[in-house]
Amino acid sequence: MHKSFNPNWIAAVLGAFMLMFVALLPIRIDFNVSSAQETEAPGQVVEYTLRTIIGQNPAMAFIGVGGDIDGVINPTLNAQVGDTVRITVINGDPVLHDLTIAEFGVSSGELTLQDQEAVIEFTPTAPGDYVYFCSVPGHREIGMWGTVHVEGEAIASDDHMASSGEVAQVAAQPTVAPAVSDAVSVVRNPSDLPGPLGDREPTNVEVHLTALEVTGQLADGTTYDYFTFDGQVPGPFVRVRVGDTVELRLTTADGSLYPHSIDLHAVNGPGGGAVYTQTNPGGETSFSFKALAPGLYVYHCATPSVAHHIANGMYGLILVEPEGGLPPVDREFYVMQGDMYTAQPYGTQGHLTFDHAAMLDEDPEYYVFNGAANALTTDENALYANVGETVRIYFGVGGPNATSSFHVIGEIFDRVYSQASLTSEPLTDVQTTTVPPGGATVVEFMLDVPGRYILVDHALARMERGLAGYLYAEGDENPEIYHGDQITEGSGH
Ligand SMILES: [Cu+2]
Repeated sequence: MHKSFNPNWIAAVLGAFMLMFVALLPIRIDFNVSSAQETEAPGQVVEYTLRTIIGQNPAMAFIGVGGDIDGVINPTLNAQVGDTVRITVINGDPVLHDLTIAEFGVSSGELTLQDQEAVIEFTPTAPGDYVYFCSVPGHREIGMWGTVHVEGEAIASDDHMASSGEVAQVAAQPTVAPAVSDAVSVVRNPSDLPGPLGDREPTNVEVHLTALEVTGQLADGTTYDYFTFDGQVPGPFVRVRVGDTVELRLTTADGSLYPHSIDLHAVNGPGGGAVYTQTNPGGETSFSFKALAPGLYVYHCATPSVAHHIANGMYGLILVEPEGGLPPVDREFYVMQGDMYTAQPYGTQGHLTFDHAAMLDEDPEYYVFNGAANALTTDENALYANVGETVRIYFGVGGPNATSSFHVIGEIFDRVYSQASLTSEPLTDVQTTTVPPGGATVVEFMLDVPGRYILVDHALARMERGLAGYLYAEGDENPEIYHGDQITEGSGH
């Protein structure tokens, strides 16, 4: 509801008097004025207080504090042309928010502490509806926005809008900050996974994960602010057996800017754990579930914007072994694919930033195996095996958006547990297998010939955006199966 207010103003004396009067009150005062001569209206001071909230529907919002807007979600804030609009923003949780109004060039700046406050002030010079919103990636899209409704007649001015604050600026082209010198490696080594459980009875298993925001190396000379489980991408490989009861505890590291949570696709129950684990910085939550069905399942953060948290690295795999486990193999590996959205083009050196619009457009700059560009092509993080050995790759896609056409250049999958179903017969002799975001597969093959094999998504343009991994097979040549005169360069192999 907004007041009716004649755009013409009564004498400046009355206005000045009201200004003094209104400035003392926590909320706006409505009063009607019956016309007078047209002036450069001095306006009133109208004040509103908004508090950020994290809820269910919408997932995040502003809620009015005091006056007509008390308790209203994303209330419409009314003002007249010429008013001085003053909005106090209070951070309702110890996570990152702000309040921005683009047209007026005003922002509260980053609020990170619980109950932290900021005040913005501006003077609209034209009627219309203007959006106030939280500019943290994804927060506007999931509900953190409302309207400033301005009535009256436009004040003649060259500038469409006037801002009384110092924050009014023209948005500049994104510039690249220097790479962060102490950025860590977030790459999980593909050999870093627990071994088979063996033939044991169902039991209780405790899993403790920590949501950790870290500045990591995205590529050589390029850093990025990741969200992770336990500091690496993907998160820890969780291995249980069917019938186990899993007690899952999630901690969000103190000092984080975002709340985090977990949804495991191995769970039967709403949210897959997410309804029990929305965890603020410094907090801890837990829940338990019984693993009812064998399979290889993705887990991921499910805090809005979920896609943002996934893009930044919050995903992993949980294997629910069938009774008796999977058939033994010589080597097991753990690889996950993700797509990443930076404001700066692929290959830019420096500290890159997240581009929410690019994510919504599903237009990634980077594709990564295990968290960073070409991470699994380094000697440190490549896959190693011997000729004659059987290899099993647990492969999942965190996404958030891109489906993988998983392929190993130079090999044929002897067996594919398609869609990561461990209760169906595996497919045999497969070249490439489709893995959707939030999906997984298990592939197995025997290495006949030594050399370097390349893990790819056979949408091969992605190889030019960081998506490749090397598997080295050592052993004796096997000319009966594969031989030529001379290995040529530039074959991509
Ligand atoms: Cu998260």
